[in-house]
Parts: sequence; C-alpha cells; structure tokens
Amino acid sequence: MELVDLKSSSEDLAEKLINLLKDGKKVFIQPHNIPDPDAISASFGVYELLTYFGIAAEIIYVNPIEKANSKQMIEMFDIPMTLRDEKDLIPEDCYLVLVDSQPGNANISCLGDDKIAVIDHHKDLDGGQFAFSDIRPNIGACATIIATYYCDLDVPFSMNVATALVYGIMNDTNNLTRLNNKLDLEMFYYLYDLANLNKIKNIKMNEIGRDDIQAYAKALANIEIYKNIGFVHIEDCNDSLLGTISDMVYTIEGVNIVVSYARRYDGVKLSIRSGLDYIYADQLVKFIIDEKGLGGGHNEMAGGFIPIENIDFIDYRELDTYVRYRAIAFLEKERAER
Ligand SMILES: [Mn+2]
Repeated sequence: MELVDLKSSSEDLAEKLINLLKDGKKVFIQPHNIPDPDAISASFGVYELLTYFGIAAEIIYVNPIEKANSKQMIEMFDIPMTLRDEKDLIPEDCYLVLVDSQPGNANISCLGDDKIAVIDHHKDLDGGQFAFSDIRPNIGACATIIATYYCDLDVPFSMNVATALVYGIMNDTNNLTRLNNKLDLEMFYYLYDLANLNKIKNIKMNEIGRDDIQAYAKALANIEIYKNIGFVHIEDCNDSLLGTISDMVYTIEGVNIVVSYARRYDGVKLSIRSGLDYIYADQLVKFIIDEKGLGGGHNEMAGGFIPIENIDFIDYRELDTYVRYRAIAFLEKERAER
C-alpha cells in the first residue's frame, strides 16, 4: 500500500480548540470506554496541552481499564484519570473533549450532551454539530492528531507525553504496519527523539497480564481456521483482551480475516481484523451484528457488541453457527461485488 503524504492540516484547528476551551469553565477530557493505550496517551496529551494554556482540565472515563499495559501507562506516567459512572454526566457549563471516540459510537458512553469537542480517528458517524470537530479516519492513531496540535501551537512536549504518544501510535498502528498515511510516521519519528525508550521497552514487556494467560491458552485451543478466516470463541474474556487475541490470531500464517467473540453475562462482544483491501472490518462487524447491537471502527480493525436482550441463541453452538454464517455470507457478498 502506498502511503499518502498527508501534511498536517490542523494548524487552525489546534488554535480553534484552545480558543474555544479558553473561555469556558472547566474542561473534561473523555476517552472511549475501557481506554486503550492510544486513547490514554491522547487524553494525557490533551490534558497537558490544556494545562500549558492555563485551562483547568480533568480526564474522566467509563468502565475500568483492563489491560496490563494500559494500567502500567497510567502508573508510569502518573496520568490523572478518574473512573466515572456512565450516568454521572458532567456539569452543564463545562466543556467535554471526546478523544479517540465520537458520540454515537459503540465504544463510548458520552458523559455530556452539550458543549462537545470531538477529536477522533474512527470513521465519521456524522453525529451532528459539535462545538469543535477534528475527525480524521485516515490517521492510524489519535495520538498522532494530538502530537500535531503541539507542533502547530509550538508547545513543548514533556518527556512523559512524548513517550506515551509514541506508545499510543505503536499500539494503534500495530507497530507502524497498520498505516495509510505518512503523518503517523512523521509524528512517530519526531516524538521518538523526545521519548524515553526504556519506558516503552518496559511497557512492551508487560503487555500480557498474568491473569490473561488462561484466556490466551483457551483462545489458542479454540481457534478454527477456514481457509483465510480465523474464528475464535472465548469465554470469560474482557474487551481489551479480546482485541489482543484478535491481533495474535491475525499473525497466523495464511489468516487475513479474524472474527473473535466472547459471550458474557450481558451479551456478546466481537472483535474483527481484516487484511484484505476489499473487506472492511467495520462493515463486517456491522453485518454480523445485523441490527441486533452496535459495531464500528476502522477498515482493518473493528469491534461490536450484541446486548443479551437481543440474543435469541440458546447455546454456544448456535452462537458459533450464527457468527460463522454471517461472516462467510458477508465475505462472499463482497467478493461477488468486486
Ligand atoms: Mn485509537
């Protein structure tokens, strides 16, 4: 794939964001639920950027952080983040900056209903008018977008923010292989010089939590591969781990489509990967879910959820059949339409 030379076009956007937030009251920064390293680093980057301009800010998030590397980032960089109940909306006179998500996406319980600024790299859901909007689906990591703000506004990066953003970019671009533009690379190389590589090495050495080992073992035992599609059904698996397991299956020889799913007490969680340029992961997950729930994401990776009340499957076997049937039907449909 040829990388598009996408020069930063955010110059006035960064300025616009600061000017908007400057005259408000407090600013809340919210990443998507169960924040991953990209969402955490981007939130942290926005937090320090606002602090630089003297704007009072607080990072809030919904649903506890699950993955060992995400937890370690928060500890290592001393990131002030507060877990908040999804019903506990922010006060009316405050701004909410959504990071690595947008209203209406399956991955967020938005904690505000007015005065919303959106900074995201998921597909544009056309969710209405926001006070500020910078949605760039062709960018590999939200961390990249935040890094451009610092460059455009001439704000120095602290070593912790630079390091966190480097790791965020690595994580969301699958170590710089899930890319379709040069901006991620440009920001990566720029930040690389400013980052503490020992810290990155340390986080990378702690990506799998000890509690996760059993889930990996089960996943490896349960993989079924049909030609180029890998299916994995795991029980007792948290959301982040499901994504990591998808990434692992994605590296198996000959597999270029991954459909992982976990049945939980409240429904079925899905995680998709696609390495085929005519199969979009977000479209595939939406097709599998088929109005029964919500799904979305990017061309190459996506996720979704079917709530328990919309599931009429009786046992695991039926769920397995349903997921395989929908996935294969979508692939055949897309292949026929090529
Ligand atoms: Mn992201």
